[in-house]
Formats: sequence, C-alpha cells, structure tokens
Amino acid sequence: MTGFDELWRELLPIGRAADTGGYRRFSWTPDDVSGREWFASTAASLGLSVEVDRNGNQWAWWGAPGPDAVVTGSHLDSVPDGGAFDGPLGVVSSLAAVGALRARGTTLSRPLAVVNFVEEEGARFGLPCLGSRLLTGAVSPDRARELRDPAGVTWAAAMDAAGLDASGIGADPARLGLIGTFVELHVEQGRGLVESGSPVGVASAIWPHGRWRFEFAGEANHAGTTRLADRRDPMLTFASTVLGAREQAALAGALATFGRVSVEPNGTNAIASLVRAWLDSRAPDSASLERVVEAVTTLAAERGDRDGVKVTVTPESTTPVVEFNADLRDELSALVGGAPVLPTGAGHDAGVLSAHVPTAMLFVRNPTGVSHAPGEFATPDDCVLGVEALTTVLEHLATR
Ligand code: HGY
Ligand code: MN
Ligand code: MN
Ligand code: MN
Repeated sequence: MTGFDELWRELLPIGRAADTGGYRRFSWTPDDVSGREWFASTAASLGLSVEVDRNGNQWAWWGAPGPDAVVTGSHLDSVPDGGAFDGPLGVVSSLAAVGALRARGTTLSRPLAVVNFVEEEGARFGLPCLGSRLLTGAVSPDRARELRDPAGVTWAAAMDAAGLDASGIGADPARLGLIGTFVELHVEQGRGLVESGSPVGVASAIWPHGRWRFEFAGEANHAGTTRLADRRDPMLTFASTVLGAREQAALAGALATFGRVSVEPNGTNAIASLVRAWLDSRAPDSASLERVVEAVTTLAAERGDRDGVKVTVTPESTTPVVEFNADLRDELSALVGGAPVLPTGAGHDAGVLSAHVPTAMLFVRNPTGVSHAPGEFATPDDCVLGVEALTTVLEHLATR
C-alpha cells in the first residue's frame, strides 16, 4: 500500500525550481503535464479508473462513475515560486486515503473519486479555479477562450499543446450531477491551527475574493532631461495607488495586494509609458470588499488626474463569501475528534463547488502559516494525521 510519504516523495520534485525551491507548476506546461501523468499512473496503480473531463480536470474513480459520489481532491498547479503543499497536499492525501481504504478492504456503498482540478491558482491565465468554474458553468467557455497567458498563449492553445482537446470546454452538468459530496483537504494558509494547537481543522467559510486589472498609461520620456513638472509618470500613480490600497484595506479590516506587475518599456533611463498590475482583494464580507475596491479605484483616478496618467480598471473575477454546509461541517468536526472550525481568506475549488453540492474542507496545520511561498510547510506527522482524518471522513461518507 503506497502510503503518504512515498507518494509525497514521488510528486515533490515535479515543478520545483532549483534556484528558489519554490514551485512553477503552471497549467499545461511540461511540469504540469508531468504532475498529471504522475496523478494518472498513481491512481491507476491504486486500482482507480482515470478519465479527463471536457475541461481538462482529471478524475480517478473507485467504482463506476455514478450518482451520489463522494469526491475528494484538490489541484496540482502552483503560484509563481509557490509552496509545495498548496494543492498537492490535498491530491496526495486523497490518493493515500483511498489507498488506505482499499488496503483494509473497505466496501463502498457509493462511488468515490479523486479529482485534480486545473488552473486553480490562475497563475498562468489569471482566472482562479478555472477548471472547477468551467465544470459548474460559473465561467463560460467564451470567457475561458479569451484568456491568454503573459506570452499571449490562449487557454485552448495551451490545452491543445498539452495533448488535450479544448473544443468542448464548458459546463458539465451531467458530471456535476454525479457529485453527492465534495471534500477538499488543504494545507492551512495561516496560523489558526497553530494557535488552537490542533493538527487538523474544518473550514467554516471562505472570505469574498476579487481580482481587478489596473492599467496606468503615462508618457515615456528621457529620465535625464525631462523636468519633474513635465512628467506623466505612471510609476508615480501606481506607487501611490499601492500605498492607498494598503490604507483602504486596513480601514476596512480587509486585505489588498498588487501583483503580476509589468512596466513598459522598463528601461533604466526612460520614464515608463505604461504600468499594468493586478489587485487581489479579500474581505470578511462583500460590502467591505466593494468598499475597498471602489476607494482604491477612486484614489487611483484622482492621483492619475494629478499626474496626467490615465487609469483603467477592469474587473477580472469576484467570488462572494462561501459558507460551507453547516451540517457537513459539524459532522466532520465531530468525526475528526472535535477538530476546530475556522474560516479562511484563501480561495479554493471547494468554494466553487459549495454553490452546487454539500462541500467541506479539512485543513492541515502549517507551523509557519506561510503560503504561496517556498516557506509553506506542514510536518510529516501532521500530514499523516491529515490523511487519517480524510480517510475517516471518506469512509464515513462513502459507506453509510
Ligand atoms: O488565491 C487563493 O486564495 C488560492 O490559494 N488559489
Ligand atoms: Mn493557492
Ligand atoms: Mn490551493
Ligand atoms: Mn483550491
């Protein structure tokens, strides 16, 4: 029986950058394809039948795909220089839990599947949870076909290049209808479990989350001959907006982060003509999230007027608060020794599915609390306790 440690050691090197130790496992790139091949071969070795749905999500079935299935899993893609655990811990733990159930001869009363959702981070194409949102219809195929990576490669072209047929992407109600319950195990992205002293927790909610594309258009000019008063420097407006976003988030008890920044022409002795950046904001409720983004948009425009810089803001995606199914939440908490129940600000495929099927999340303690960075961690003992908790939950749900 392939335990967690062996599976973890197999997956760990795939997509890890030698220089930073972070991960660059972006959808449809060779590292992602290697991760998908590992998933398929491991699932097959566990006796599961593996298929890929019209959106590229991988499904490994114990028993024929059928109604009221218990589905578990997560994602294998990462953010740029992300940690080892965000996503993979859920996938590996799911396969290890299935391996444990099969080793003890468990007989299921309904199908059980492990899923690997594509493009959960949105790190290559910008839209998070793309695989689960296409499955549920939360994102249309037309919207997905518009997406391009920083090199201009479209979602469909990248999917085709990875050997998959992108012609049929879109909602898959028949497949969604098979799911009776979805459970995602995930490394905690924070220190809540450290503070409560528990190795495993159960998610109560996911904060509302939004992403907006900001564009600051100024005027390129000579860094050594253009007087300050004559400049239309987008870097100035951008910098002021970043500082203002931090202030607005603090006022609203929310979070705001600018990333994915590009500067043109990005010379050493030329004033930039254009700055593009993405704002990621999260808040305890949608009203606060709206307040932050409206305030940041306003201050960016006002500062742009002062600097002679045109500011354009384009909404990319927003997700409302996710309150996980309270009965399932409490059932799992009791099943796992009264595990603490806690919210998260991190988005997950479980958040997308929770609008359609009873969904729960298990968190595994992260001593550093760090995530989306190489410092992300969970101890081997806690990982095994997470697998044991997931095994208990899956056995309960799939045999009752
Ligand atoms: O961005 C998020 O919150 C998630 O980790 N994808
Ligand atoms: Mn993540
Ligand atoms: Mn994740
Ligand atoms: Mn996720």
